[in-house]
Amino acid sequence: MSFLEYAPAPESTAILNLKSDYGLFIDGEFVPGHGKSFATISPATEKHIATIANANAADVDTAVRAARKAYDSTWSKLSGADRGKYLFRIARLVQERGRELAVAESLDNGKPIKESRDVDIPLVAAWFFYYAGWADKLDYAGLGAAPRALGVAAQVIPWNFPLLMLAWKIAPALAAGNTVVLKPAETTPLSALLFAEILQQAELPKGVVNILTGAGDTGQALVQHPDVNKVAFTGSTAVGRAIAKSVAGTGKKLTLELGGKAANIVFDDAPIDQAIEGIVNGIFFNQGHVCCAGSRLLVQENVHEEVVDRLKQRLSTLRLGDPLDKNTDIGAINSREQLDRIRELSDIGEAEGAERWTADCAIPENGFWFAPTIFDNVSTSSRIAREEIFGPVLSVLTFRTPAEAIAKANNTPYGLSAGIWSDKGSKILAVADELRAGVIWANTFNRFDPASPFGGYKESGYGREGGRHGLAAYLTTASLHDSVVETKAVAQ
Ligand code: TAP
Repeated sequence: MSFLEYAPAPESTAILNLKSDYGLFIDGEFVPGHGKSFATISPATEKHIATIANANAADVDTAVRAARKAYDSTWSKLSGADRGKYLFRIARLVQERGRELAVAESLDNGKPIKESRDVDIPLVAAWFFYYAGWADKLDYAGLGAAPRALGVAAQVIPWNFPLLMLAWKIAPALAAGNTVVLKPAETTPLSALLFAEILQQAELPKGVVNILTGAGDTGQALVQHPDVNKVAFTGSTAVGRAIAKSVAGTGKKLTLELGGKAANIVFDDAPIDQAIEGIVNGIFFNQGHVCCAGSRLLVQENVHEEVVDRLKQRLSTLRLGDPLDKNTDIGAINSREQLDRIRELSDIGEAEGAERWTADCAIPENGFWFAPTIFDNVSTSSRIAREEIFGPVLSVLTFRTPAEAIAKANNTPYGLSAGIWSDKGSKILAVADELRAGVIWANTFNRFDPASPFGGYKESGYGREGGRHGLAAYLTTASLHDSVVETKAVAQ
């Protein structure tokens, strides 16, 4: 260790009071699952954290029944103001237990504690506070007077922001008056199970939220259950496509939040210092496990060399290691499977002729790690310019004119997000107007706010989460609801 190195500053795990085994959370209680239980491990050490129950199709059915009963007997009968009180209570408990949740998230997911502590958990609380405020104001959501809840929502989430994705799903669903069955990802169930304890603390009526741990087949059984009214999925485009097919023709409302391959466009008049920080934040935040990551850097040709040189200098200062250390910038890759995929695509990038540069940092002996990597001179047809790597890997392409930047940015099957760096507001607005992306940041990247809708075009999915738009996914207008009920009655 050089004398300029920081001393280790690990966050203590003493605050965690984890059980050795976790059951499924159904009808307000933890109950055993009927599938084969599995272990959740720390991706930084590969050490066992806890044994997790696995929900089979019968458990899914029990959970959906509990959610239906809670919807019919309790939740749909409460006023919006009363639903809001529960949501406010949950938000406050998330804040109170924030440190514990952050440690659990970093332990289970591998993300740096400074990110879970300063980004994930505060946003979770913000999402519940925001939608708590909406619960008694649904008449003003832009859907006409007295919009109605859909009923039971089946929600399936990925592993990259476990608790935040849970909040994005559960908060609007409950505010709108639905009940929920949610499945977290197999590799990151821990924070969802601690959240179930928070629901008990908040005395949320039994069955309003049910949490089923398990793998892809649990998710499949859940979204295909005939008694769910709404399916909300965040994950890969391949699984999203399969879900869309299975839901087609069932009358279930569907929202899909899928992958991305965002362009981060740097013009030669951009403030370069800020742009470097924005590029780093865009692709190396959360080890690049971010659907809206700025994984394609489009840089104007005349500043290309300067930007890449400065980027390499900056990346050489990032600290990779223990996610629980407060100095860590780059944590662990979430699973061996994900690490293999990042390695495979990176090798393909090299084979396809891009120039590979990797930050020189020590890799811990155990666990799953990938050092920050840049590929320069990437061609638009290269797989690393087209496919989502979902890791700390940046592909650099160049352009000469705004028109070329726009064409290259839009040359992707995805359309989730984009970034523009320029000194000129008029240029930013003109370029943003032409980009086919759901979220566009200007002179910043990866900023989230519960009041702001988030979602994609094309293969990035459909529907919006966040803001007033996020409520629309969980509501139906009164007239539409009546006509569906009438159609069903006629069909019977
Ligand atoms: P997926 O493999 O698609 O998994 C997502 C969730 O679906 C997991 O809970 C998974 O369970 C479950 N699942 C797997 N197969 C299923 C099936 N046939 N039916 C129903 N559920 C099924 O994605 P991932 O690798 O966890 O997450 C990374 C992807 O999520 C990336 O593409 C990323 O871009 C995307 N993502 C998008 C957004 C937004 S907002 N657009 C946000 C975050 C992430 P298991 O974990 O047990 O396999």
